[in-house]
Amino acid sequence: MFPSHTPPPITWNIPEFAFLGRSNVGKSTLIKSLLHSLSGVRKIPGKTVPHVGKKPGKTTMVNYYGTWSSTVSDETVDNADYYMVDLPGYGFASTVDEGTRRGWDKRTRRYLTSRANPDWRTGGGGGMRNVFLLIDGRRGVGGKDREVMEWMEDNMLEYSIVVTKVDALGKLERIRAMNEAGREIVERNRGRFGWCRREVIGVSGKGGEGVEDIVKRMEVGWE
Ligand SMILES: Nc1nc2c(ncn2[C@@H]2O[C@H](COP(=O)(O)OP(=O)(O)OP(=O)(O)O)[C@@H](O)[C@H]2O)c(=O)[nH]1
Ligand SMILES: [Mg+2]
Repeated sequence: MFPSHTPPPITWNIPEFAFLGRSNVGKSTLIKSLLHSLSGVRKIPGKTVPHVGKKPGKTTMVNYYGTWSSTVSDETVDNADYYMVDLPGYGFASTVDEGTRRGWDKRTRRYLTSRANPDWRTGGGGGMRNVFLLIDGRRGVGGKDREVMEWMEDNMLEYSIVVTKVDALGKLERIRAMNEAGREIVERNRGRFGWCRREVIGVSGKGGEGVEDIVKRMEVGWE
């Protein structure tokens, strides 16, 4: 049953989309609104939804959420269209001790490298199709985010930048945040193979803005 903590075998050819970012950036909230927007067309067995936290460090495990077409009558783990994966956040100072935090980081990294499948276009379609790297629009791209981007590039994981909490930004702040993310992408892809997709999506997990853009990418893909 879902959410499940056990990754399904890559040989099932079911694509996965992970949501990664600093703690408190809004990963669980975004997945929650994705699941909500998919209802009617998609179903999730059970009622469990991602935990959204007041304190950073709410998500402590790798959680899988499956989506199924409305034509599927019995949803099982091996006939999902794709999975969304909620991950623990990185880079916060308080609330948990150093050891616990390192444990989460290690588990997240081990999980992501085990799902990397850069050959999905030619080989099987399972495993990680894209990591949505969430950046809090109010904070911008930080040192830890850049470390994580570099780490994904080294591990052949394709990712795209998503600016979150755009509802909390004024018009100008918002333009600034989107532009900053755009410049970051250009910088990341300079002289390297482009693991970072050339698109910034602005979202509000709370207001629902941009959620459809994420759905479109998961269902249709990137050019
Ligand atoms: N204004 C605004 N607040 C948001 C949005 N998304 C999340 N938040 C708030 O940000 C806080 C953290 O949200 P979570 O979804 O738990 O963040 P997370 O990235 O899953 O955090 P961890 O599990 O700790 O890594 C909560 O208080 C949310 O209500 C958004 O789109 N807009
Ligand atoms: Mg969370």
